[in-house]
Amino acid sequence: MKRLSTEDVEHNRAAGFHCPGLAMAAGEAAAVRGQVEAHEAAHGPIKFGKPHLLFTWLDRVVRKASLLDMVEDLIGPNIFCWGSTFFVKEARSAHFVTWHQDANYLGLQPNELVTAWLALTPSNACNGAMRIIPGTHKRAFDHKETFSEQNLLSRRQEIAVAVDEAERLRACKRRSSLPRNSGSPSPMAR
Ligand SMILES: O=C(O)CCC(=O)C(=O)O
Repeated sequence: MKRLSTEDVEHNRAAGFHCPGLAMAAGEAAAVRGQVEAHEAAHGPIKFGKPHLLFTWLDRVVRKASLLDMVEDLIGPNIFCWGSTFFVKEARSAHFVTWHQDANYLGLQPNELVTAWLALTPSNACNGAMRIIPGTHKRAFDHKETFSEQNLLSRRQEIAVAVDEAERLRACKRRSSLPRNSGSPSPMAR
């Protein structure tokens, strides 16, 4: 073990996630956020996939030992960064992410991957923090595509189960986030 304890790894296996894990100090995260904002100011939102292949400052982030050590504790030392994405929720925007499972549409065989989410600002209930339902990585759900302009997912996909929110929270692992209500933007990279 380099960074995670045996209990952390066990929890990840049972719940489907480990949190928190400090990969960057606040100052480093602010510097990366500064790079995102500088790019956006000059060229608009970063909407293309795999931006770590373009930006050297992001390439440095995905190679950070503090991050890779945690991933290594989960899957061993043979690590390949397959993708990266920014989820940016601007201040008081209506943007949100519907409940979904990435495995449903990434098309990987075998369908196994580790996702590392890096908060580039404080992440909390008031600013659209990501939500995960523990244990739901053990079951695959059907998805449907939706049409909301405000949905940040590429296909605006959503778990296709007609149940109420409380039931959905019990029923399936997925990730989602609500709109951001506080005053500064909330970039989240993965
Ligand atoms: O950042 C978010 O709100 C959601 C992230 C997410 O759903 C994902 O990484 O698939």
